[in-house]
Amino acid sequence: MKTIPESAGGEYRANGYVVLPEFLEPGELTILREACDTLLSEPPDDDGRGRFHDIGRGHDRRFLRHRHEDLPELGAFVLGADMKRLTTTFVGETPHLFNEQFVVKGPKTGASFAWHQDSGYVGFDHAPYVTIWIAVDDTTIENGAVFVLPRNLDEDQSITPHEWDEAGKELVGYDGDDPGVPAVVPAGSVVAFSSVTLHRSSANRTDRPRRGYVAQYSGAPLIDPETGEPKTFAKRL
Ligand SMILES: O=C(O)CCC(=O)C(=O)O
Repeated sequence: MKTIPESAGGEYRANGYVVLPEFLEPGELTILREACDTLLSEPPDDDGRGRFHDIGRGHDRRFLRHRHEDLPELGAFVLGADMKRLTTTFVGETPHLFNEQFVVKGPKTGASFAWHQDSGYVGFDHAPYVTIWIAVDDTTIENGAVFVLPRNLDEDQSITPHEWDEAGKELVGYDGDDPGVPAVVPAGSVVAFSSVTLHRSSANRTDRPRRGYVAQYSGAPLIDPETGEPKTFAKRL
């Protein structure tokens, strides 16, 4: 990874997100591309057999989850020293990997992803965490860019009520008119946003897939009060 600009932490707090263009080294991008293509070559496991929110939409919007333990280079990337430096900027000295997944939007599909806060999916009280969204392909408005609604994290860390939309297979946390700010970025760029920052992504209307990688880090383990266990992972970097 490149050097983190000194302004990144302040920008993140002031706007709820920060864009780091072409932040990955070419070798890191290759690791993500190869990992994603390996997972895409496997039979789909779209609904997670009840283990996850059923938000996959087959070929249109596929989530390839939690496989860094099977793919050592991916594991080294997502748990590595560079990722620790990056995520420390946003969640403090003790970042823990909480979740990771590829999100692939198939060519020429209508599967957008509705406005939501990632915290809206957690289901219990927790401190906000950071989502590191990585463009594995160049992203454009036409192929499924991420859009954010800026918010000042020092002023507002609230979670809005989310409603389940059965047709879209997703939670919806905002249905207003603001189109948000698109992150149109080349492959290898990072969009880091807070789990309380509303975001969405557009549909992929191009004839090529759009691959993204999402890795989420909390400052401390996210413990599910029902089980007393960490939700998904709690791997300290
Ligand atoms: O990659 C995308 O299209 C959006 C992913 C996203 O919003 C999420 O995983 O929370």
